[in-house]
Amino acid sequence: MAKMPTRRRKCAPTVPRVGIVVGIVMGSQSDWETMHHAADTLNTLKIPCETRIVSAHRTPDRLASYAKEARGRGLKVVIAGAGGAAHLPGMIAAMTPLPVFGVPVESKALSGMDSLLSIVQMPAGIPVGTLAIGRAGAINAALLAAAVLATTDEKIAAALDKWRAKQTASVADKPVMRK
Ligand code: RP5
Repeated sequence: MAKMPTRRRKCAPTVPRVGIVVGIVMGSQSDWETMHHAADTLNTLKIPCETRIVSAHRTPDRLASYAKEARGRGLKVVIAGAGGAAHLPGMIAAMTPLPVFGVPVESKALSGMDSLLSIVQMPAGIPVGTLAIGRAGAINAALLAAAVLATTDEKIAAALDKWRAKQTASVADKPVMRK
């Protein structure tokens, strides 16, 4: 097995660790390569977030505590990334009323199809908003979290509008030949 994961990962130090509203959890240290894109995106939008390694299989008690305490600690949205037999997002969703967005991490064996199908096929009654496999899913999970928060927070709404306008402005009219 890979070296034991660090328990806590911080979002960028530019974001104060007060008023944290988004929790980013992942099943393993190895998921950070994908999930840091969610943290980076939230940091760009100046949305306070926290990051934790919480494994459905290796640390089930930590998972239960995290999910059950999330709302009481002031979180509004949880983003959960996992790969392979990716039970983390669904188990978190089972134990918190907060919206949960699942990010399928690209697995080595099955390129993330296993992760995607594990996360997306929730039974009726316990929803997980499932994103794309990998980096795109991590970024979009953060943008969806921002969109949820923007419904009640004007600053976040303005930051999201600005982010999208910048993206639009960055798209060239014509393609260029790459050397
Ligand atoms: C899942 O198993 C994790 O989410 C990770 O994507 C996958 C592999 O974990 P490691 O063996 O790399 O720790 O629980």
